[in-house]
Amino acid sequence: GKIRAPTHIISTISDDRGEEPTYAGVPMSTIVERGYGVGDVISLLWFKRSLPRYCTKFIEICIMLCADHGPCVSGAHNTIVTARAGKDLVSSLVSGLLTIGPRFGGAIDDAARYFKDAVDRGLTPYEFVESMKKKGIRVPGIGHRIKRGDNRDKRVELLQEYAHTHFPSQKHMDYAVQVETYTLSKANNLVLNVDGAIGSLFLDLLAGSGMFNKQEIDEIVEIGYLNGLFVLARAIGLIGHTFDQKRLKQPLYRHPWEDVLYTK
Ligand code: Q5B
Repeated sequence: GKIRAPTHIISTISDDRGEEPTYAGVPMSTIVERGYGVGDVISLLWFKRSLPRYCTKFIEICIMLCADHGPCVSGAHNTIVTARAGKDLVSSLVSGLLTIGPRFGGAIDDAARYFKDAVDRGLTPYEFVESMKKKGIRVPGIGHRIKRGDNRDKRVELLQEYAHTHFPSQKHMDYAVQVETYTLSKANNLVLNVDGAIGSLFLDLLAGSGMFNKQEIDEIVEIGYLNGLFVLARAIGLIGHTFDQKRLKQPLYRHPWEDVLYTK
């Protein structure tokens, strides 16, 4: 038979060798002819399968809701400063993206990990939050700089409404809301934030869609796919901020002395 020389790369998500490129085996023409959206393309390239429309729409809603959150957040600030330093699009974009992490936008995977673990172990919200406190870990997906118990994040409400209408089960979101009820009793800023909403609802999507077995769900959560949603989404806004600064011909940014506490 044929003997294949050993390869240096293994790839399973796309192929450009035929007449047209394919994403997880689906040809480009099918993607266009069937009117697939970005959610479908993400399903194929990240999850290697076509997901039901209510799932791909949920992915698209996450992308739209996280695309930007104004010029004052960490990512936009870095991008604006970089663009004003005369740097190119890619440099301005990545300087903003590099701020995404455990405090800003990149708490989705950890929210999913910790909420899943707490639900699997049957911890009450009190036991979960207090055990995190003992370990000195902030609950990922909880807390916001400007959102409060009496000024909730509209994005979280929109995601919850969508899931309420379309998801077969919202077990993890219900748990996250119970956690929020407990954390809000401690401090008014400890709301369920957009990272926590996406993390918990994605667990419900994975478990409720019937498209993933337990091992696959565990792997997705362990590898950490979900911060990718925020990274991808926020890139849209950061590119917009770069163009905005260039269009406005903004000069080099220098932070005012008055806003620095010089001390020994
Ligand atoms: N405390 C988000 O903190 C923030 C606690 C907590 C237990 C918590 C903080 C946090 C987990 C990570 C997370 C995603 C850093 C946030 C996002 C996207 C965004 C951004 C935007 C967008 C805010 C005051 C007291 C302290 C703390 C305690 C705070 N969080 N305890 N669990 N989770 N959350 N990140 O306001 O006793 O006084 O020492 O790390 O989920 O990034 O719009 O801005 O779209 O761009 O700085 O929405 O919550 O509060 O640090 O002064 O803490 O609350 O231990 O207690 P703050 P701090 P104590 S969404």
